[in-house]
Amino acid sequence: MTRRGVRRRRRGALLLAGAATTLALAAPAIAGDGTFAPVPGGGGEIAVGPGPYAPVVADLDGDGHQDLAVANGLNDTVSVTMGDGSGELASPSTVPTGSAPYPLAVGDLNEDGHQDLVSGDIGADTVSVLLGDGTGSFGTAMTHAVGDIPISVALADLDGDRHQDLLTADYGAGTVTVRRGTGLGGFATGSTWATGSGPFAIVVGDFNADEVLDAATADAFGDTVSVLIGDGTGGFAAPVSTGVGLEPRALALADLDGDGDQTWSAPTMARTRSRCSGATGTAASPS
Ligand SMILES: [Ca+2]
Ligand SMILES: [Ca+2]
Ligand SMILES: [Ca+2]
Ligand SMILES: [Ca+2]
Repeated sequence: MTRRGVRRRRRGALLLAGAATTLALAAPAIAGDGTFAPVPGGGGEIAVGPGPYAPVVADLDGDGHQDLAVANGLNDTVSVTMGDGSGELASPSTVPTGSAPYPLAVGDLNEDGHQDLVSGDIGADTVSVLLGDGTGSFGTAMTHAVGDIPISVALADLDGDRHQDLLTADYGAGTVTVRRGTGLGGFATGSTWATGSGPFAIVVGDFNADEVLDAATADAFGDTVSVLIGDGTGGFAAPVSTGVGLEPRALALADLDGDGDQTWSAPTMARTRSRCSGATGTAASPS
């Protein structure tokens, strides 16, 4: 079996049902009441490629209206669609990526003022950088090696040089790969840092309030959330892991109580949610 075949089988067991080719859209039914209804006109769905996963919302063409991009894991493309500000989205365009893109991140990697996209290509252990031209079009993918099965990607300036750096959660390797950005759309050579087992999601925040960015991963095999305290140069201390419920696959950060500390929250397969905050990075017991 080919390497890609192995990945497809593994992915089929690990991820969502793969063959969907539409994204469902919804908008607040009544402003402010917390409920949602399908966006009118278009049936509340938009056609994209097969295996859409983890859409991102950003103003990709700089017109002040939010747009949408999603990686299509089963046909090696990203679909990009521009919003008109009323909830309507234009017909998507597609851009090729590396093999089996699933996660997607948005940021300005070459510092031209236009948003760019980065996909994590789990069939090739690469990321694909798609540079935006500011009109909603994206250039040919530039691929960069990362760790085994980069199922989550993030962009942040870890070393304070004002260039966006890349982080991937390497599900198969149990690592985070960091590649420091050049500011020109490329990256320096990568370095890897241990996480818990099977990191499935990664977020970046300052957990110990030292004004240096840290990272956290939801570790699907280890049933943990791991906090990696940053050293300000793109490196991390050994992970501090906290047990959560079964197979956490997502992670969110917020200052829920307004005390300035970042709180992470991780839904699990056991239908529980663990959350934790702490200025030390070691965190209290989840609740
Ligand atoms: Ca826009
Ligand atoms: Ca750019
Ligand atoms: Ca940087
Ligand atoms: Ca920190």
